[in-house]
Amino acid sequence: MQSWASPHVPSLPGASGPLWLHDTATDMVRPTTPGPTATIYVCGITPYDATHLGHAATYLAFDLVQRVWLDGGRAVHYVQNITDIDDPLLQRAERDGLDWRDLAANQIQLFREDMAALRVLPPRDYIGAVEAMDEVSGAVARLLEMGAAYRVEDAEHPDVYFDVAAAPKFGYESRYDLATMLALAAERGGDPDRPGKRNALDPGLWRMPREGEPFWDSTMGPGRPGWHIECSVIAGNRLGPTIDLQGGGSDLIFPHHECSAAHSEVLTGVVPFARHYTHAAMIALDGEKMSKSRGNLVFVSRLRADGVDPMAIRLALLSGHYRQDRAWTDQLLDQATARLADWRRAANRQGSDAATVLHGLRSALTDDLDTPAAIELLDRWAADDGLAGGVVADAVDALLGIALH
Ligand code: 5CA
Ligand code: ZN
Repeated sequence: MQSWASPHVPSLPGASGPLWLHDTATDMVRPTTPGPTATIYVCGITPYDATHLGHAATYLAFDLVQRVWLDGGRAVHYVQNITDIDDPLLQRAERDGLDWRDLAANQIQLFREDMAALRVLPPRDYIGAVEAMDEVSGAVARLLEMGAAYRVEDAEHPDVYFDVAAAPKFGYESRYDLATMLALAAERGGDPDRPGKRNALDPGLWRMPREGEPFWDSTMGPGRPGWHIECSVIAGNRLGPTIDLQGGGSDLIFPHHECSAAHSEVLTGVVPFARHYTHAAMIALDGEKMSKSRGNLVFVSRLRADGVDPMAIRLALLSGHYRQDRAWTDQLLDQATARLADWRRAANRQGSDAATVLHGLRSALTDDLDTPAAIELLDRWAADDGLAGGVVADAVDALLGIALH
């Protein structure tokens, strides 16, 4: 798929040090250790409703990862998927009387426009599940041959499932106990109660067509893929068996990232799938997680249509730490709008050199993307009329992605 246009990234004097990030699998803030080309996979949208502020916050967090790595002298190979075939997309299309392909295409286009407006650096590979169908069905066939997958005992719909017992470390990524895993699997697209499975936690890999559902041919027969295998395969085929970082929101910790890691590790024999599993916290509205299923959404496109500066949206979302669950409020946006105006005035200022601000900004961001600390530092810079704009404005652009000019 086509991604979106890249914003310009100014180069800065000096360089960022190693980026330390929280890793869910070890619950530690540890240094990332990329080679000359850092590899990152971030789970993309399911395009039936794009782009609410929760999505935006998550993609902004990983945008900072890419920007800090670039500032540290790394190239970055960033891959993102689009879950352009899945139950919720089909259900929404049915509800609204749309062709699921048209619904997906429209929402993907909206997402691209929102990402470009927010100045999010595009992935190098932006891959839809549908366009990767042969890769994905091929991987499912291999898992079956390896004995790591099986057909469920159901004469009518002998769907293919992954056998979690084939992944000896299953559970290491989320570190959840069995009761939590069962509850989350049921809540997030799994079917722990389906009879005929070897283990309640086994996730689907290939689903035989039901009445009226789209399907693709494969050596397993016609069907469509499960959700987790899509991300394992799209990532692995482009980035190799081990990647520097797998990212997404904290609602993907289980079962999605646990299962995509397990699929990949069984397919390649290489553990771990990702050196860091990093998760962005949830954005809430009116006391509840912002989610398509709840419908309590604020869309980036709505705010843009209302004339809100996308840089103010960006700054508002970055004013909280990416690992802190937080609420979107009108006050947050007002505060960011005022702050942006202050920073823009300061950006054009003559004055003494502010190299220490650049240093402080780098230290804050390499410390697990501490944007609140970075913003506090920049507020002090903006309030000091003796300090020049110059390099700080470039740094705010390159590292925080906020254009001040
Ligand atoms: N297509 C799958 C991933 S393969 C998916 O989860 N799509 S999504 O459209 O539901 O979400 C896209 C991204 O936004 C995911 O990383 C998800 O964790 C994140 N996300 C969803 N809701 C929120 C929220 N309220 N706050 C923060 N991030 C969110
Ligand atoms: Zn994913």
